[in-house]
Amino acid sequence: RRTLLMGAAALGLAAPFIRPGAARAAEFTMKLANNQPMTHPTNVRAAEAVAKILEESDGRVDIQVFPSNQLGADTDVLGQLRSGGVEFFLLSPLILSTLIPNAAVNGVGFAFPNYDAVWSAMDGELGAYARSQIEAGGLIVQENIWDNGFRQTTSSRGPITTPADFEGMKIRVPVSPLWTSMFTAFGAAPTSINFAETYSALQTGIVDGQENPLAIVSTSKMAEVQKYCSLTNHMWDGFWMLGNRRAWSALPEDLQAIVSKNFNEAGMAQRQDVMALNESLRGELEAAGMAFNEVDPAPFEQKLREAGFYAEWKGKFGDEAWAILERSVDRAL
Ligand code: X2X
Repeated sequence: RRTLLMGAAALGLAAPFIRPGAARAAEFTMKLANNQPMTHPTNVRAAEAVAKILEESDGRVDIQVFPSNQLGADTDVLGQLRSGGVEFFLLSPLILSTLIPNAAVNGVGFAFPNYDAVWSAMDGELGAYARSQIEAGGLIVQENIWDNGFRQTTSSRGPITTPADFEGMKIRVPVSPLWTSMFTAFGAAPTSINFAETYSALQTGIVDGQENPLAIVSTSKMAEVQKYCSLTNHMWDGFWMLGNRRAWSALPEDLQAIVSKNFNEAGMAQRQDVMALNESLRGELEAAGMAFNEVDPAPFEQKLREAGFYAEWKGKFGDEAWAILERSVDRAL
């Protein structure tokens, strides 16, 4: 469809009347949904990937990207992915955990000290464990997880410098029990809100703050509605490239290989983009009016421990998943 529209534009003719001889409807027309705007590297790389898939499949596989929750909020699109209304979905493992509980195991607070630790775990045993859980839950998942990043805390109320600053803070968290549990343990008052409604919840003051990596703080223009940004680094999160099993099985193997290769390569490129942004955006956000502060993570982790957060989630994830997590980050949690 896009090819036809581009052809029409180039010829200066009205799109509906153009049927260039070479173009034909794709054999497989599919949708890829996600919650980020077109400016976020996720969609820059997703757009590149679907263009290559169209080309390398000789026009047989046409995947259209729907950014910014155009097909619905994340928890709705997860239902559409299961039913086959959406074929592909880039989704946080923690939101996915509303369907597949142990997919959230990467989200345990302060588990990863840095990106090296993240990639060795997620490209290693921990990622393999999560993917096996996802496949057992009836979905397809591509090998390489895409980056969201280490999450930072923004607020209109004041900076977070010690755990006490979270006391009573109305904070938006994504829809996932792990997030609610973590911020309850910090002493905050978390509210589950899909990403699609987050900006307006901040703007109207339904919540004081939210937490997301700097790439999202920037591309979703949160400096317009948030004054403070505290580098809490409390959790790393990513996006799995999920697929509907029936739609995936309908693709011949050679086309599956083209799709997988391009989605995985796009994920690797997106990681580089997002890591670079998360490390470089502070100055730009300060220029946009945000006040930044750095945070010592130790008392925050201690607060979670005292509140029973780690014990609770070890119980929920179970000994096997917890042991894999501890091995993957090479420490006891
Ligand atoms: O909803 C969020 O905050 C986001 C964009 O980070 C996730 O997808 C978890």
